[in-house]
Amino acid sequence: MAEMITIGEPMVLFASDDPDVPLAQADHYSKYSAGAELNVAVGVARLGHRVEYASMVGIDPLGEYLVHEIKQNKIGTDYLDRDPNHWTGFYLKQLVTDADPDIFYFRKDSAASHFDAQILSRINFTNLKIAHLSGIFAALSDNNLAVFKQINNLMLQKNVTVTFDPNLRPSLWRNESEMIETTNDLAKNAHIVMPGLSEGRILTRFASPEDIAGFYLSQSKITNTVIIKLGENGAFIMKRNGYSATVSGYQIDRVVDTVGAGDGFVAGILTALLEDQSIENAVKRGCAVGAMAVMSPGDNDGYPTVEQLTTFLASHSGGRV
Ligand code: KDG
Repeated sequence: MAEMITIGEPMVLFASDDPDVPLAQADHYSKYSAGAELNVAVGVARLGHRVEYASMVGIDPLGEYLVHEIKQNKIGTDYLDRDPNHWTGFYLKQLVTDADPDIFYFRKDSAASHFDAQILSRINFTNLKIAHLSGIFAALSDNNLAVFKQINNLMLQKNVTVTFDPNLRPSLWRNESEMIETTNDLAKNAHIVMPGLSEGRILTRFASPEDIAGFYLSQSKITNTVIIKLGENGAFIMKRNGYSATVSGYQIDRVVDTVGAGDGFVAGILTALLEDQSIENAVKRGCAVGAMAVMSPGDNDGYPTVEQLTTFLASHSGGRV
């Protein structure tokens, strides 16, 4: 029985192998699995926890590849259905030596954007402790926004902890005000809200991690913890009971690609919470997994097993409060 569930759009990632070349000129691409919520599921499963991933993929070779990868990673597929009428989404990612990579989505009208709400009636709540949701799934279509709200309410009714990563993707929303209003509204129904610092600034118009966290704690009685991702500088935690702390990031030698680091961070936190660890230890683990993630070219290929995480922690400094 799964301890955790997440719902999202799995995508095939074609990551360019040609450094600093625009996507249109790149000749060689490597294939990976991706998608923010799937990345979290991969991280959670690698760290030894049972997670179910709910979604839909097309009946096409990319869908087949993703189902294979999801099973290979020991993620549950009880709520992963095939859609005969829509294709599986994919995206292209540039390889850069400095700065953020250019990306391009092929996901409009994808199978996952037609998520069938009937799947929710199959969810088994025995042992389920955490439901992780992200703004990407809600942004894919009006259908998915409605499904997001349904699954969120279901989890609250069943006393499952709901965690939420805004994961702002402006190109998926109709306009900025819709993105901000809807995302903040969705955050109200989560126990733990985890924006990145720049996302928090866009969403709240506040600048400091303290003020952003204060915004989310004051807008909802359900939210009890806010964790702001500070990238290489670690993370800031604020709880409703007044506790707050900044956890430093881990020092690493070489950054290959930063996409997927935030999802790795979330996976580190969620696994520690499933092990009943303190929020401080959970965030320390999140920072370590996030740092390990940026050393690999795919979005989730750098996430560690328990053994790899232990080796990393023994040889790298960070995670100080
Ligand atoms: O967080 C990483 C994701 O951004 C990536 O895997 C692809 O889901 C994705 C998206 O929508 O950007």
